[in-house]
Amino acid sequence: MKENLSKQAIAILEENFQEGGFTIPCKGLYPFQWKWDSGFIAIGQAYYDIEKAQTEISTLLDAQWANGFIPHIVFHNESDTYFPGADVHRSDLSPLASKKYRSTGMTQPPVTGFVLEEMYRIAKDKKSILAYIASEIDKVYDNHNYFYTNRDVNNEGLVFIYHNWESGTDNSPIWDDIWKTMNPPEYTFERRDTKHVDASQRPSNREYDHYLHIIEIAKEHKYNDAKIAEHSPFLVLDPLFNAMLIKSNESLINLYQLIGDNADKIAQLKKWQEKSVKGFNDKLWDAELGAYIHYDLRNKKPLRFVTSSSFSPLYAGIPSKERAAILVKTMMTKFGGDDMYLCASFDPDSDRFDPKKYWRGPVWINMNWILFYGLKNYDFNDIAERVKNDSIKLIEKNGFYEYFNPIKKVNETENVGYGGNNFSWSAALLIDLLND
Ligand code: 9WN
Repeated sequence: MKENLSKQAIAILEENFQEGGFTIPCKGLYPFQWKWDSGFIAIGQAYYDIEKAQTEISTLLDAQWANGFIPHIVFHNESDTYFPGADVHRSDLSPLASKKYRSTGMTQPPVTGFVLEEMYRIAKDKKSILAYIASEIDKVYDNHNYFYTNRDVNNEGLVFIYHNWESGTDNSPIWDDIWKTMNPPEYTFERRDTKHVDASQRPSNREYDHYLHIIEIAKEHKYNDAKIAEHSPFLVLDPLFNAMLIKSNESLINLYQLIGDNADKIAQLKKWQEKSVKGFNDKLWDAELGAYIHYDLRNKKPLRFVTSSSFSPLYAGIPSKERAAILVKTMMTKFGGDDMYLCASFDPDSDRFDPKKYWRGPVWINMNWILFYGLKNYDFNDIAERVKNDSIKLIEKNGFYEYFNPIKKVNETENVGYGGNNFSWSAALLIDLLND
């Protein structure tokens, strides 16, 4: 069974690999290179073709901007199956944008640092992979430098996101409160996602108005971060995004130590790291909820909801042992009933929970992967096993979908895989989980 699933996963990744040296997340639905997808994809590729994994990351880093920024989508190729494309995003408005590739002017969770360390862990030829990492690692360091220089507006070690698409958890119910503070125009546009996927599993048109409106504001300011910090109606400290940055800081420190030299960079990374971990625990912990939460910088208030992002700090070693125990208790009480697969993306007890709609409830394999290693970090090995086995079961029964209904009863009678099928990171991370 294990071997068969792995073979299927490899076939999906191979099928989604493009001539330009990158892998699309999903045919039709997502026809370009996405930043955090490429990271997860490279982890899977590292098991069967380490050179391909290297190419995946190098192709992404090749689109880096002059200030170290790495965009969330790189439009290497033309395609009319996705909206909004390069003509909407207009990265050329920024004087710092890549002259080589068109891209978006927003980013995604900074996973690349820890992905490089994962590639090192998986690769058989350590010498050769370390030489590869040594040739690319400074670009990732520059990316972290970009974040700390431009996006830590309160100088507290926490970096903001200015768009829900930067979070990776696009239509999470958390953003509902921010949408209430905005009143964007009703734009005229043609959705493409709902041509591939049933509209009931995707965000609404009105939500897209909000998404587009924030892009228009950022474009007016030529994607200048200081201006965005001043004017964007969406300005959030996201626990998942910051946890990924912190985990990647740690990986960069480990890798620079393996490479040797670079004492100044290691010292800087350690400084960022200390400040970030402290800022994270001070600002994003909600003692009453027993979980890490988002913070709305624009409206200066915590967004008090529990999501799968709330648990991601386990992966980055952010909570103390005591706090981790509280966090896992919250997870098991709210998300871990016998009738549920781990781990729903949003609090199943909330009236905003929707088990079929994108980031409003379904299980996502990348979040389960983050959670699996996070739980293992703190020796919650039985729960980690459950997260792993639930992920395998959902894929085995339903296929390599983008997301899954967490309610077990429904899985007995229906296919509960939603969104895109033959989805690359579901395939890539399953390869890793099966190899664990
Ligand atoms: C916008 C590619 C991406 C993922 C995101 C996921 C979805 C895009 C969309 O697909 O977002 O970036 O158009 O819905 O939410 O996490 O990276 O797989």
